[in-house]
Amino acid sequence: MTDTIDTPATPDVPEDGAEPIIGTETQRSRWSIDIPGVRQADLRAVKWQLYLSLVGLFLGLSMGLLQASDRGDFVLEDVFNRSINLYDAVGLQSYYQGLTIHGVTLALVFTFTFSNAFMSLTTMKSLKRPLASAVLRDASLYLAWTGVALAAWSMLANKATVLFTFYPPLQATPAFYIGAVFLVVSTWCTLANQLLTLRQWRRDGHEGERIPLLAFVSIITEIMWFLASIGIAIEVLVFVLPWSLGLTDSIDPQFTRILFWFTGHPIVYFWLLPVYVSWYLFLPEQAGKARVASDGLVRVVFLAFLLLLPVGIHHQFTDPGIPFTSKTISWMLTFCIFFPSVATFFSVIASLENAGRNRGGKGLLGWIWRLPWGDPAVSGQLLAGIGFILGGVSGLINASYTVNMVVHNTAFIVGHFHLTVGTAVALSIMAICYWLVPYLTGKKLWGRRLAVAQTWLWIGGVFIFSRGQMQGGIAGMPRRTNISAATYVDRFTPPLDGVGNIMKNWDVADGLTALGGTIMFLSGVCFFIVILGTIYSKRQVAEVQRMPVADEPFHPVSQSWPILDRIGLWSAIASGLVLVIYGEVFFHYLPLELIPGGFRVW
Ligand code: HAS
Ligand code: CU
Repeated sequence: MTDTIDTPATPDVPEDGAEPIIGTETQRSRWSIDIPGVRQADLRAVKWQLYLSLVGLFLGLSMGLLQASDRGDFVLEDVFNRSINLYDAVGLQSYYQGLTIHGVTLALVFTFTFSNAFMSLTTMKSLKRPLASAVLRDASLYLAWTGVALAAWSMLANKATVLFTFYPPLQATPAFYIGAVFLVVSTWCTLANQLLTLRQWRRDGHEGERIPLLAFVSIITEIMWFLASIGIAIEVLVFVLPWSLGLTDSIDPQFTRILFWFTGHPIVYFWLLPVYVSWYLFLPEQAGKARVASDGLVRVVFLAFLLLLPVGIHHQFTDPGIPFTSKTISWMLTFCIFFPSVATFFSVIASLENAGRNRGGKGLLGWIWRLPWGDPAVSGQLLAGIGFILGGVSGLINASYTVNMVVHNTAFIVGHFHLTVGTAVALSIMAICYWLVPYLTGKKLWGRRLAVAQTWLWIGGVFIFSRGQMQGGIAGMPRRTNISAATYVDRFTPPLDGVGNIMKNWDVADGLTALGGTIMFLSGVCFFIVILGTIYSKRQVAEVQRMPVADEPFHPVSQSWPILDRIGLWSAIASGLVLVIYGEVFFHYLPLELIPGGFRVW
């Protein structure tokens, strides 16, 4: 893969000559230069966005260990007759402060900045040119770092213990919301830059041509997110920030929740789609020089995520003030949005079968063992995909209105999202780092075997963790709760005694959660050892690095409909659907019901 790469045929000459390119012999051997005309500053920006993402991952994983310790507290009490409070040990005020840091750093920082990095890089690669605007590129980078610094300070100082959903009337210090705004605006800068780069590509003799698939999916991902983020932008800029600054003294908690979940659902696809870009277009090549199944299918899948954006009400099935019609529309559309992922399942596995057979795999399933499981960049993504099968199925359980009444706000949901964002996304990103960090630093991957072990450790940990959380959730264990301090937990009646105490004995669920969470943390430690080992390693790659992008699909672009490329048209239709579906929600909800004040608890 990346280390067996040939030198590009054409030298890379910048057209504007504005910035030095990676062109000297020494630089060529150290850096990846498979993007014609790419400037060092472009790759440096990508690298620092990625490093910020990893800072987020590190902080988030550390908090994960504290949460696991909260669940494991009873074991220590039973076995050693002593309790442990890691929160005190690291100087945090409460479980909820740690949980806020966990949610924000993983759900917002890790994912957003990874997108900024990876989607910029894939756009450049696909359009064979550097980013059109150096100003937007740098703005995105500095906004992201500044935003994260502001939010991190607010959370660490316990001035923003509001969890990642920051539901009013919980109130944080203004710096927290300003940090979040900066981070979101950094993603908008990435999109603007992608669009400018696309325009430049068109003007550069590609008028009327089909948009290359990799650029298309990278741009649709960011457009989908841009439209999705309007909800949270209105929530923060119009309501929450002025209220936190003291410019207004009242707020409508339910209305801001609706705005939050308008964004809060599609945000999960903003986490997922960069990974789908990798599963569709990188993994087949990495797994065995295989091809994407169908150009048209991939375009349709990404457009489906754009069009089916307004389903956020499925997070609010139990909320008052939202008519049942809106809830019904939402669960029906949620069942629809299941299908692009089902199509992805079949299509990616077809490519993987192709890869396994290219490597000599025979028989019905023999190709699976022939996949390069010894390559951590591949094993991580394969295991992430396997985890996502269960994550997807549990999503369907959540989406089913009546079943949702049983699992909503329980630990079951936590089990669901650790299989989706915590595995499909997080483990894939870690796996992608195993080729991307060498690509960006020119260093050989250090500790390859440890990296493979890390991917298995993660999936093992997450399966145990999610099993614990889901079991607890079905037995009524609430989510977002400092269980070790909950006075209502009945720890002494054996579970399943047939008279109702199953609801309160969550020992097994807690134990599995603690064990799985600790294994995930250890896996994370292995990941950082490998990444830091690589960055600080002295072993540089001898060859020019290339991105492992799959070749022309089996069903090539010539067989897919040109109308799929009408980005403006699809965005307009998506916006129209948003207006129709959320118009109905707001029509029934308004006028606002403002309540005075805000709270700081914990
Ligand atoms: Fe979800 C709640 C429904 C997908 C994340 N979800 C959450 C929350 C999060 C989250 C974070 O309808 C909690 C938010 C909070 O704090 O309250 N979710 C769904 C549905 C899907 C779904 C129907 N969720 C995701 C993804 C997430 C994510 C993706 C993150 C990235 N979710 C819900 C609902 C709720 C919810 C309700 C609200 C619950 C409540 O009451 O609060 C679907 O999109 C899932 C489709 C997935 C599939 C799987 C396809 C499998 C593939 C794997 C291929 C295999 C490979 C490996 C590559 C159909 C593509 C092959 C390997 C070999 C070796 C062969
Ligand atoms: Cu959702």
